[in-house]
Amino acid sequence: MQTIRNIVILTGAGVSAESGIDTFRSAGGLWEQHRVEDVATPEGFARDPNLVLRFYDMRREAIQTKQPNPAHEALGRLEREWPKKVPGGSVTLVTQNVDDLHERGGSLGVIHMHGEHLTVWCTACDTRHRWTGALIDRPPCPACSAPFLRPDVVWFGEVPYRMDEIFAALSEADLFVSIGTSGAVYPAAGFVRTAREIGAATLELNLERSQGSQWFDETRLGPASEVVPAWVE
Ligand code: BJW
Repeated sequence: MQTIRNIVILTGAGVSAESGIDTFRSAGGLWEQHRVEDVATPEGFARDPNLVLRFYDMRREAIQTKQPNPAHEALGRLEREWPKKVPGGSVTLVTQNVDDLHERGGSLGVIHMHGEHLTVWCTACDTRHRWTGALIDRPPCPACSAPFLRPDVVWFGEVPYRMDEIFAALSEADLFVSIGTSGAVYPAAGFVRTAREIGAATLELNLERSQGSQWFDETRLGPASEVVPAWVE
């Protein structure tokens, strides 16, 4: 049995589903009859910025009313307690989610590879700002006053954030755990194979098998609020 010191965890929309945040590919991947891919691309934003800003304004407002669930809280506990249990061991939490429920569930060093709802990016002066309000009325950038704030999220065709840190953590991982993600979107969907290549054990926790399920050594099916705390304890 391999000794586990370093754990890399990847989460997706399923970890926040029981907090009341819709997953992407539920409801046929549609939002008000628009394909999610059409409101999550630079081309979609160029074509209809009001539609895209409204989509993100609604979601930014909604997440502020949601609360972390037992899965977020269990992962927060794991991050705090693992180094006491395994001196020198690490837990790296990478999320594709743009909500802040991991942070509010007690996780500290969350890597948001697809960005965050509660920051905005000024494409004029390349600064980022904490933001809880709407963007639809084109508010001025707090740094340069230009009206070019956009959601600070990674759309299809854009490069996810902090990939160097993620691959560095994967290269040291003894265990890779994927939670509540469909495995439909790359590069996150490829992390399990990277982890396998370096000899890490791989575990999937999900409501149903993901697209890359065959790459995992073990799959435990069930709602995140149950299977994640059960795995952590
Ligand atoms: C539960 C549950 C419960 C439900 N309990 N579980 C082939 C190979 C490689 C790449 C590509 C390729 N073809 C095309 C690409 C590129 C493209 C891509 O992957 N396209 C696919 C459609 C094929 N990828 C990109 O463009 C990415 N960039 C890129 O590749 O750049 C090149 C590059 C990479 C690396 C280094 C250098 C260069 C960017 C992808 C950006 C994705 N952006 C979005 C929007 C973010 C902002 C926002 O939130 O609006 O990210 S799209 C959307 O999908 C969002 C999510 O983070 C992402 C993943 O979704 P997720 O989390 O898996 O959700 P769902 O809904 O799909 O699944 C939910 C799961 O939960 C299900 O499994 C349920 O069973 C489960 N579940 N309830 C537990 N209670």
